[in-house]
Amino acid sequence: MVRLKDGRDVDLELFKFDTCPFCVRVLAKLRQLGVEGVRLRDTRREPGAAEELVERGGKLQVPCLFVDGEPMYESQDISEWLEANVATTAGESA
Ligand SMILES: N[C@@H](CCC(=O)N[C@@H](CS)C(=O)NCC(=O)O)C(=O)O
Repeated sequence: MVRLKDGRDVDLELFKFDTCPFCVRVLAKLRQLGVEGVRLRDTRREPGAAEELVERGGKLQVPCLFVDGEPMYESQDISEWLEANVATTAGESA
């Protein structure tokens, strides 16, 4: 689970593959924000993951972030959502 700024905990699951530049951008955003607890699903390495993405999300396009089971496509939308919603300690001093 991942804590949001409003205090809710949500399940985040990201379908991606390693050589997808749009996925790399989203993964960089996760790192930048210091987000942990996102389940990563690789559509090229994990048998059945691509089919599952089509079944649950409606199309074979990565990155796709599932927020409590609801699909969000488009790397820019995902990055903006993460920035706006996920609670982060990144950048805070100890
Ligand atoms: N506008 C989309 C483009 C995403 C896109 O083109 N993803 C490609 C991979 S780089 C894809 O899902 N292709 C289907 C596939 O290769 O399975 C975004 O920014 O997320």
